[in-house]
Amino acid sequence: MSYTKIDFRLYLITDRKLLGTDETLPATVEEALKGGVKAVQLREKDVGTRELLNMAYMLRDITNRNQARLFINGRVDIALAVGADGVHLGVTDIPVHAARRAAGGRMLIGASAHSVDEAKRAEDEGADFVTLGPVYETPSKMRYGKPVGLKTIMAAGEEVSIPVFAIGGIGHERVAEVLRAGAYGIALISAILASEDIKSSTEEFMRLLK
Ligand code: TZP
Repeated sequence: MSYTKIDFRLYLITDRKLLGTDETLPATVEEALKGGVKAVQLREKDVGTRELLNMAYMLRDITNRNQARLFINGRVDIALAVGADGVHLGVTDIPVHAARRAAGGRMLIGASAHSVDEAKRAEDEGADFVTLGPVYETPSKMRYGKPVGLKTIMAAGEEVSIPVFAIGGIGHERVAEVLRAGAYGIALISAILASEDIKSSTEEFMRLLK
């Protein structure tokens, strides 16, 4: 299947708490962009609106300069304000159908799903793609729930028509098996942001996803 709107296979999600003390989020994201990533989701849940807006402006500037897409987690207002390419919605955020009504066709909408049913609901409500997981155990397991396993990715391949990005515990060594299970791409945080060499880790993901 070809999905013309979703022109990326690697979806990098931010978590500035994983950065070293001498690293900043914009500089780190820029390294990943130099490594070839073409889609970044700003996901910093613990900052206030104005700080988040400033971060979003900075990442918009950097992603524009690198011809990459920017998504804002949970905040349609901030996505619109900074001219992001899209918004990414979790199950407790504004529902996909409401965001679609607000944004029309101006924005891409990604949605987080933890089961095939949630992925199907997101599709029915107008999402352009889903992240589905956690597929594997992640360091922050409590936060993201129990691993759903590759079988859920396989089942989604049968029942969901929009692109499915496998998420949760994905490192270089797992790319091949999630793609074999039917994932369109992968979404991740730590395998890039917590790596010693952000650019070369990203390059390796890009190579594996070709
Ligand atoms: N949703 C499900 S698992 C997860 C999110 C946001 C975290 C993924 O982080 P990592 O470090 O790539 O396992």
